[in-house]
Amino acid sequence: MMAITITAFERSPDGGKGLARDMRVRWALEEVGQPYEVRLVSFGAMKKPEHLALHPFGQIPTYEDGDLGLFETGAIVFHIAERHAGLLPDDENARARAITWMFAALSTVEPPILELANAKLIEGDKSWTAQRLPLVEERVRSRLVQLSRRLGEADWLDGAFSAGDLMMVSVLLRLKSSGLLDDYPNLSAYVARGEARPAYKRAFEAQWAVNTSKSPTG
Ligand code: GTB
Repeated sequence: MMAITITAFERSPDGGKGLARDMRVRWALEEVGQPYEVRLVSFGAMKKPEHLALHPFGQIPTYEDGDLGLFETGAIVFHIAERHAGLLPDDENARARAITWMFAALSTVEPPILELANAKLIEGDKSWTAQRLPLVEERVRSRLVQLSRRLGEADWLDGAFSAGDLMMVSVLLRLKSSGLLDDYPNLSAYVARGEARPAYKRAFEAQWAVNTSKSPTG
């Protein structure tokens, strides 16, 4: 059987904090116990025809298994969760709800978080950023308030841990350094529960090893 191969940054701009999106694919594969290989790509190589054939937008991660080539973490994690036990419940309705949480993470919660990251990292030096930042932060907060209310005191969003939680925790992790999560103790605890999972830890260690090794090719 051919090995699953994913792509990841040769050197992540976060230096190994686990914020690049290969992390959620690694985590999903660890949760279901599927071995995988990683092809490391530079920013330059991502824009070359060979990689563009796999990922039309010239990004990481990608996923290859035999004849199948996928891009987009939502599609990749969903594919893994559908084919292997451990990330989606058997009950049909519970399964549909877990998938709904995956979409909610990617379509409703992640966009304002990305906007905040871009406002700080890419537009941080613009004269209008100081004025705009509170508005962007407010959009993030409004999602956190809603999510915090829904999660309440539960461990996970809908019963047992699922691909919906994997995606939501992955999305929320991007906020850790902003301090915004600190105002929502149940969400901070939710993220910490995700990070404490053995599968998360294995995935984190693997990307950490790549990003902290001396040679750029790990
Ligand atoms: N919607 C796509 C998906 O979910 O798969 C988005 C993929 C994506 O944004 N990939 C990024 C990429 O390849 C890496 S994860 N960027 C290179 C490019 O577009 O040229 C985004 C990311 C990058 C860096 C950090 N960081 O340093 O903290 C965090 C997240």
